[in-house]
Amino acid sequence: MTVAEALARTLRRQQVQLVTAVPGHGATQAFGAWQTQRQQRHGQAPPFSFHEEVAAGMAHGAALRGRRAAVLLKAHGFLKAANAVADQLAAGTTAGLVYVVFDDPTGAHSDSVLDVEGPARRLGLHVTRPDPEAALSALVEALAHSEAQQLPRLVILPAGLVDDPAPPVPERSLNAPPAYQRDVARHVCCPLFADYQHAVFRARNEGRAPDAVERPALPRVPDDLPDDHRPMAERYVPLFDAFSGVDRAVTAGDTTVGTLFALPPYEAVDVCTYMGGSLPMALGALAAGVAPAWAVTGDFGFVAAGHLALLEAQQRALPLKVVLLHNGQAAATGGQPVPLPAVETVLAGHEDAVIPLRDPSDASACRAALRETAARKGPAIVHADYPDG
Ligand SMILES: Cc1ncc(C[n+]2csc(CCOP(=O)(O)OP(=O)(O)O)c2C)c(N)n1
Repeated sequence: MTVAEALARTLRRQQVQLVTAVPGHGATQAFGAWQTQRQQRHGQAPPFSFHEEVAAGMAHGAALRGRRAAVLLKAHGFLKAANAVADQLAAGTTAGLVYVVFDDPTGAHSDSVLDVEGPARRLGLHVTRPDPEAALSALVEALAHSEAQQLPRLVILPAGLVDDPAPPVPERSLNAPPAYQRDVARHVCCPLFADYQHAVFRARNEGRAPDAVERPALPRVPDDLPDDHRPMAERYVPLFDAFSGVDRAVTAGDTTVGTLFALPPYEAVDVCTYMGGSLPMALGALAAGVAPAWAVTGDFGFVAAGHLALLEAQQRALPLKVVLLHNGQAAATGGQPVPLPAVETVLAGHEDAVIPLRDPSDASACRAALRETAARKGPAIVHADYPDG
């Protein structure tokens, strides 16, 4: 057995349910072995991802929701994912989440020589660089520690190792991961909770009890929101009134005012990390068996990055559900315009999935659009049109 095959086998033995990867020497072989294994056991092989930020967001969506996950990357790809990783350190994880970066120290298979250990440590991530014979046990250890500490971890392996004969796959099997518990103050990254989440991160990182960190009060939406967000949130009330009644195993929010409907009395969003992360997170949960999974995104976040996960949903034939709050602007950062053609161009690639909601102030229209979205067998996007912002 090669190290690549043994890595895949080790992940399976530790009940890792979602592995994502972008091709690159080392990651290609290890994920290839994972694909072969899944094909043999489940009759279908998961595809490679196109973008590391999406691969990272998907893995975290699964892990935060209680399913073990791993991401296989090259060093350059880890840097692309770093935006997502930063917020994962803030939000933490429930089940183990491990990044495996395959290092190419001479650049023989890379655009350039890049050692990612320094940047990853500066980000706050725990990094191990095991000796080759300890690679498999280091992966198990990283999963165990990730779960105990509720933080993702990084294991750096030499890419050239993957074709070598493997040491025995570790016998040890980790216990089932802890159960997911909804916790808005910890899992919804936004300015309201950034300070608290950073204090929780530091406690976890330094081995102190995160529960000792004083919790912030949860404001009520929309009444307690600051003046710059309340008017926009008030416009979303009919839609979120309807959304509260929809069957959802998880809802991932984005960097949008709509995510504040995570707060009471709505409690309609569960988790949120980076800009464009809602679709990958929901999709990752779905790929790990958590259904139905919904994403709530603003139009800027969707065009910026979120739509990349639609390609992944299509590749995996998974019924990702999306609420697109199309207000024509980036309200959170001062109202920079999001031109209609930009949204339409992106949606054009997924037009069969789009369910228009032309008047989201009409409660019964909202209910009908959400019902139709929920009923679709494939990916579906409620396109809620708020024409004048
Ligand atoms: C990588 C990254 N770039 C920029 C930002 C700053 N940012 C936060 S929210 C936002 C715009 C979100 O707009 P939209 O998705 O339309 O939601 P809205 O604010 O209109 O509710 C931007 C640019 C960010 N959080 N992350």
